Amino acid sequence: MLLLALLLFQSPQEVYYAWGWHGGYYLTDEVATREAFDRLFDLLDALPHLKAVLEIEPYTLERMLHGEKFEVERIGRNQPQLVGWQKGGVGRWEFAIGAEYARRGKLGVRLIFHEGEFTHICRPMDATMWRGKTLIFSGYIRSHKGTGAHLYIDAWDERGFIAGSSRMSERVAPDGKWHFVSFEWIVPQTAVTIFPQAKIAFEPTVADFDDLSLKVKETGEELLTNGDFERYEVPTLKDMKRLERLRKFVKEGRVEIVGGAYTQPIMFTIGDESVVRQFVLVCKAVEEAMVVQHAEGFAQPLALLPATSKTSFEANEFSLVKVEPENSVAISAAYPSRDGIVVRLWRPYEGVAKVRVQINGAKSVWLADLFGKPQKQLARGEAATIEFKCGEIVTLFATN
Ligand SMILES: [Ca+2]
Repeated sequence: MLLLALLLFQSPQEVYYAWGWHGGYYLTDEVATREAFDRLFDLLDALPHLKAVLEIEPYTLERMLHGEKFEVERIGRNQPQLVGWQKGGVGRWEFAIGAEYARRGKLGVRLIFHEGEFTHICRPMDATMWRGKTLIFSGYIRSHKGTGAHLYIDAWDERGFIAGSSRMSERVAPDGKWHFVSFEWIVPQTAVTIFPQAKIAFEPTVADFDDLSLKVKETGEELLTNGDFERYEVPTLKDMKRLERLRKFVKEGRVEIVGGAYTQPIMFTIGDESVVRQFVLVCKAVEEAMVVQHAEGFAQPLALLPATSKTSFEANEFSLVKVEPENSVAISAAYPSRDGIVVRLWRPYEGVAKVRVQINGAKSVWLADLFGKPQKQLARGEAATIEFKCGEIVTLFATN
């Protein structure tokens, strides 16, 4: 999803063009995509005079509606995940959630660190609101083996890790008892994201964690959600919650979804036939996901093949083609081939239409195959009448 947040103020003079975020399921996982959606939707809720135009790829919309379809999409989505927390590490490590690791409630977290640099669970958070504030990071740790378990926090700016920003709690002794650890930490003035973590490093360690808290010292406000590890979910690409929110904005006319295809025809690597067929599918995908009657649009330039020298037609082949009724079909391609030109037409609209196609200067018009090879003569002279169904794509060859 190339999420171009083109935010339109109510006055048509005030257009704020914001480069948003290049992601969606094509590039990022569902966690990052959801966060981007939430931020945008919250912004739209907070500022009701704003409108947004988004380019969303159809793949993202389809998966939000239907969930995983292919086996490869299920990899990594078969285990329960803690809501809001990411798990990871460098080296050999294990992660589990369960009742036997809990201090309170139904669930706690176990981390096992065998070898390498570290393992952790991490909760990245926007830091901009908390710059300069003193935070209190605390939690309970129970170690069964090794003294590597601790709480850790650091901050990143736009470029990466802020040197000197890291701080860690004391390390917990392996006595099989719950220990409360706590420390104060000041959010750096340049921080963009902070990373509170339950972490193991230094030596092989088996430890349980529960009831983590990150509070603003001054106000007592709790910043961590799911610090008690009680909420988990089996990850899925399906996301009806955000799809419903998106539908609401579309219905209200506050979000417009434009274009988007399954591929990016950069440098014209994708043929025009493919692009046109993608748009037929894209319109259906958008209509189904958004529950709208009629979607249409172009996002990517359609490939114009380079003109060859052996043609007597004018250089701009598109200008030679006229259709009646106007806009009953889209002209998706017009390019020279052999001793004529190939014209591709597509009807992305509902219903059937009888279309008169006129190709100026043509001596005859032929129905052609995908590659423009003539199959059947439709007309002598420069005009042919063709019946188009919704979604139909027709390739013609005109001789000169
Ligand atoms: Ca718990």
